[in-house]
Amino acid sequence: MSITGTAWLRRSLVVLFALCAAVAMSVVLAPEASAHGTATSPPARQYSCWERWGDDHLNPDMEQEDPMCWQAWQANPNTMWNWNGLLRMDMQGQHESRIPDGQLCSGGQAEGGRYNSLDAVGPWHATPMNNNFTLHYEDTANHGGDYYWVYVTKQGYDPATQPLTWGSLERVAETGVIAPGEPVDIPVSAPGRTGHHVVYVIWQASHLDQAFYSCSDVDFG
Ligand SMILES: [Cu+2]
Repeated sequence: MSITGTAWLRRSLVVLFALCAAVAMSVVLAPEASAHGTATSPPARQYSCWERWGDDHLNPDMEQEDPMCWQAWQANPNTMWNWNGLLRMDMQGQHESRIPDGQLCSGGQAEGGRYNSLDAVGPWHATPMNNNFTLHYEDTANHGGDYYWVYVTKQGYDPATQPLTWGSLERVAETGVIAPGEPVDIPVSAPGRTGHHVVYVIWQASHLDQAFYSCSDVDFG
């Protein structure tokens, strides 16, 4: 084989190896880096702000039309771009004792504070809902779930003026194990409530001790 031929072969092998490494990396990293999940109906605060303003997040009208999303985008756009990454590791099921009142929506200031703006008290945009509704959760990484716990605030709580506390919530639905890939649609019944309420969801994923938290604003009319 000529010198040039050997050099060409060596270069080809280097390129091929780099390609394989890149493919292997993307296979390993993609599920965790690109997707975990959150509640999409009724939408979690960060998902709602992303869905409604993601294409238009620099629009100054947002400040008047949707001040809570505005403050969230101002605080950190990554709250919205990473709408499915609001998680805590190794909570050992101790959600209530390890997440302080007033920090429920950020999962106790998870991920270095990326989601702290979601704890802000004010007139969050609320989705109209019947008192009996189906909660849809996107498990975008197919982790499956050990359980989902769904809470709704008690009548008398006002999200526009009061921080969210464990005492303001009632657990109204829970699931058993949900297999990876199985759609997550949880029937929820929250009778006796009118007006603006918060739906709080804890998803205990199955692949690791990884727990996700979300606040969805609803209007029961
Ligand atoms: Cu994940």
